[in-house]
Amino acid sequence: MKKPSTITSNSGLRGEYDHAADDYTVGQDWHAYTPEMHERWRRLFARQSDLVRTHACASFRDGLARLDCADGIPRFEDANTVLGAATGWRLVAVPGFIPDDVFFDHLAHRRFPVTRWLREEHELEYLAEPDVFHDFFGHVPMLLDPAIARFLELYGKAGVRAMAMGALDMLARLYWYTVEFGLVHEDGALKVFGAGIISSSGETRFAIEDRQVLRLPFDPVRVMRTGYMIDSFQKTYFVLDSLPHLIEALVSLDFGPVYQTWRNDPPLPAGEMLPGEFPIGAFA
Ligand code: HBI
Ligand code: FE
Repeated sequence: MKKPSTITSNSGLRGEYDHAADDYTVGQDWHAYTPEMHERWRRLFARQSDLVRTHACASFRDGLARLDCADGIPRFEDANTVLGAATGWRLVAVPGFIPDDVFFDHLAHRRFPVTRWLREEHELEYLAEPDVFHDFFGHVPMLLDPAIARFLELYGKAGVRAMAMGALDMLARLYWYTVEFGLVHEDGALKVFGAGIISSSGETRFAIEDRQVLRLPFDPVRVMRTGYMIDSFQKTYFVLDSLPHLIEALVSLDFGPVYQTWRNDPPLPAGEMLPGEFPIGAFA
């Protein structure tokens, strides 16, 4: 997926970019949300929070409870009080998708970009771009978990080098298969922690309950070599032993040689195993 290095309101992405600052931040302009938008948020929230109780990991459940955002689109400032005290992260409002280098710079400084606009009524189940429901409901609860807070900062710092080495696709897969579509073992069960799953009711059920989809143990190099699905549910999910395991697996990894070895290879197809691999047999 090629994105422009400068995004404007004419780039074909939704969102008002013309009045954004150089770092693409805008005011949230919370008072501009209409009663209909708050009502739509409440419906999205109610539907997903039922699934969260049964399908999300403990960190997500605890984080969501601490954010107090059931009654309408939350004020980012209020969340910042909670976040700042817990992990030192801060939310900044953005018009939508922002250029890779700007995104990385925010994360490296523990600023999480949250899209300001809310999806329309006909997109409740799926939309291609991040909106405030995906960004806030999906990502912000996990920013209260120390392992994910640390991982996102490291990811931001790793971005500059990956871009310089022509290995951005590899690094982006690490984000995709963890922060967006990650699963974790918890008390003998599979749980969701990825925002792309947890902000979709269909994929939350699919990722946990489907008997056929491929689930593999998390391995950072395997993840960085594996292609992913953009327009459908994933064909492979990677499962962490625990959230701290994400950091343990990465601190010992030298990204440079990994990029050099694999960056010019086509990605491994999603949904396929390599010789010697075994799927996680939750339903065997
Ligand atoms: N911008 N708002 C926003 N949200 C993202 O998740 C995002 C982005 N810009 C770049 C990007 N993600 C990814 O392509 C990088 O993580 C590689
Ligand atoms: Fe996301």
